[in-house]
Amino acid sequence: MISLKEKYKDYFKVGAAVNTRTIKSNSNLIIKHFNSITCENEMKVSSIAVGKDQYDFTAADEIVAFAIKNDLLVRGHTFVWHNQTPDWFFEGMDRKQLLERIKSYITLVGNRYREQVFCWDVVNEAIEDKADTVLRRSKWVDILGERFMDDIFRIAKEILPEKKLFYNDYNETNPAKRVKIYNTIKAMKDRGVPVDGIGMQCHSSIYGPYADELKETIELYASLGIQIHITELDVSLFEFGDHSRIEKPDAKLLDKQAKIYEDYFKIFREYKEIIECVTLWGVADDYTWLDNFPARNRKNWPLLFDEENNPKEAFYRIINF
Ligand code: 9MR
Repeated sequence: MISLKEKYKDYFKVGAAVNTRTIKSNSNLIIKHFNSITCENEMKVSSIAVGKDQYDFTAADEIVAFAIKNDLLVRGHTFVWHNQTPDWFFEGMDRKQLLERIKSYITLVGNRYREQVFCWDVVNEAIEDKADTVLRRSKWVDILGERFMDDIFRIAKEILPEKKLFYNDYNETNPAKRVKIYNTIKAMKDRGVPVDGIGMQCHSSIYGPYADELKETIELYASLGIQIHITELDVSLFEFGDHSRIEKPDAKLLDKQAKIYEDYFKIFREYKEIIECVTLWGVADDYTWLDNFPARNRKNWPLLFDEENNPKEAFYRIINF
């Protein structure tokens, strides 16, 4: 069977989010089909900065060692996020102190994984979903101010000048949100802030967003003269907010899913000059974060390989072109 990374070698890197369990349980698939991996949680601040001046690199080290051994690149995920960052990180901090703290954190983590990590999600999900506000309220904004992203990207570029630095977000096809993302990144670029790309997460479902909506977003972001990565692609079998269950997906559902994947990858190929990497948020349906979101313990099947790690209809559709 042809491998994804081989098939796509003239287009973009193909990535998967992994964790310390899946690098074992899905190792064959990862090694055969992917040339980039992202730590699903292990490079987040809460996983590494476990206490004040206390760092635990065990899990991230294990995944990076797997990447080195198998010749995989790593997308770094993520430095600044409102989520998965411990409270002590902000406690008692004024602007100057917090900038120093994040600077030493980026230095520590960025340097440790310098060899293998080819780009970083420097800021994750800072734009608000609700229509009337631009920035999501967070401790970062509270302490550093409305232009905190300028500071963070400048610091990151100083430490990691040779790495591509990304702003990463979800709901990126929502017309109101994508304009806010566009305006924010444009204003940053106009101020000379070193942001190299936008990550489109692409947590989708068989009910959309559809490929044409994705295309509109790609066009808009591309007009900024930056790179795009698809960073967290998966295609849920449930409409967002639907908590119902199914025993096993039937051929009809899997066909709908395959169609979405097929249409998406057609667009991605069209934009191969701008899209450098397409990452799935998982490897195979035996483990996906969607098994616990938005409903706990509700099985979902959003990926290209099934629970037995065999290729699904979606896989065949994206390699037959
Ligand atoms: O897949 C991740 C899951 O295991 C964590 O519990 C969750 C915590 O917020 O984060 C998930 O990954 C998220 C990613 O880091 C950022 N974009 C949304 C992803 C899915 O929630």
